[in-house]
Amino acid sequence: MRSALHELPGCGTPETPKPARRPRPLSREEYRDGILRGDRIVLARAVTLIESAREEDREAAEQIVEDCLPAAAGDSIRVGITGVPGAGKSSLIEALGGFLIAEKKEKVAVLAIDPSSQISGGSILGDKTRMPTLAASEMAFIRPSPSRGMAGGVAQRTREAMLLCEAAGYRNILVETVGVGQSETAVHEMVDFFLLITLAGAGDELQGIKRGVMELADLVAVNKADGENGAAAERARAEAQNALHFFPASGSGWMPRAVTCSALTGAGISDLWALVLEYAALTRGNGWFAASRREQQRRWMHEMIDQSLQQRFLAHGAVRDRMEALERDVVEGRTTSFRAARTLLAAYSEPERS
Ligand SMILES: Nc1nc2c(ncn2[C@@H]2O[C@H](COP(=O)(O)OP(=O)(O)OP(=O)(O)O)[C@@H](O)[C@H]2O)c(=O)[nH]1
Ligand SMILES: [Mg+2]
Repeated sequence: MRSALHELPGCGTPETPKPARRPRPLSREEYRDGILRGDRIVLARAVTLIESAREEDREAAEQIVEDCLPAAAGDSIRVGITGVPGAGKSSLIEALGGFLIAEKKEKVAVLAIDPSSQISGGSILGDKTRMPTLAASEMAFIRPSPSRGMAGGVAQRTREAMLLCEAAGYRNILVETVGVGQSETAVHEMVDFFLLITLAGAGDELQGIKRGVMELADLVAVNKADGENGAAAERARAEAQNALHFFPASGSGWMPRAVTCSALTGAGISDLWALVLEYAALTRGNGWFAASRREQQRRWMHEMIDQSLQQRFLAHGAVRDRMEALERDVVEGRTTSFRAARTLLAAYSEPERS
């Protein structure tokens, strides 16, 4: 399968040469082989294909994912990282990624997800300048959020990118949520371990931490525990640990923990990772790890179906013709939402005009 590619500027890995012209299209086998041998340029191009809005790219991307799936072994650990803007997510990923590369000699893939973003130019630069060590390391693959489509679509693309990274030998997958309030659940549903980064001195409300997000966390890290902030961070940690006790146990057998850390000095980073590994060992041992990945896959399937049905519905000629008028009728009280929905669903079952 050959397909013309569009490389997004700035989206490649660090060593990706700025293409003066469009790169030669790769065959399906070249994609598979390149990814399996861990070639970051091929990986970056495959992810670009995944993110493409073009129908033929979509098909090619799905084939690549399928080809690579057997190699996306289950020994990876997927960590979702969330927290309010400025909490230090990118800085922590830089510190943690640096630690994994230097101390553990392990490769790190960093994916970002921002379902709300319309344009991605800014965040690419932002993420890369916040992660200078990773951006310069051959052991790291950094990819900003795909920006097109609705929330579900973006999550789907990030999941596919994650599978390709695993096939390329990345055992540590870090997924940063960008944008507030919408992506936490989407990220939680694609990772094994969910890390919430908070700050001392800001109330929960100020930090925009909804109870729901805290409840999803396997680990709360109070970041910026450095300089004069140390004592306040420790108090915030104790409070968070206390709050975590009130949530019902998740069934994983894991008791969510609260720690302090500093992405700036690196303090607490290795302890934080030790907890991630402790979690992985516990849940791999008791079957939770594999079971929750299976459950995630089941939900992804339904999500794909929902999305695809909705797209087809909205693209159907008879639905498109009547949608606007019916919306207006509902808003202006001429019909009920129930009746309008039924009318549109009935229109959907009419055969498509050619
Ligand atoms: N003192 C101190 N500053 C930190 C620490 N971690 C991050 N910062 C600073 O906090 C600011 C925000 O850090 P980021 O890593 O960009 O935070 P983020 O959560 O990724 O932010 P968004 O991507 O905008 O949501 C930057 O100026 C960092 O230098 C830390 O551990 N200690
Ligand atoms: Mg960031």
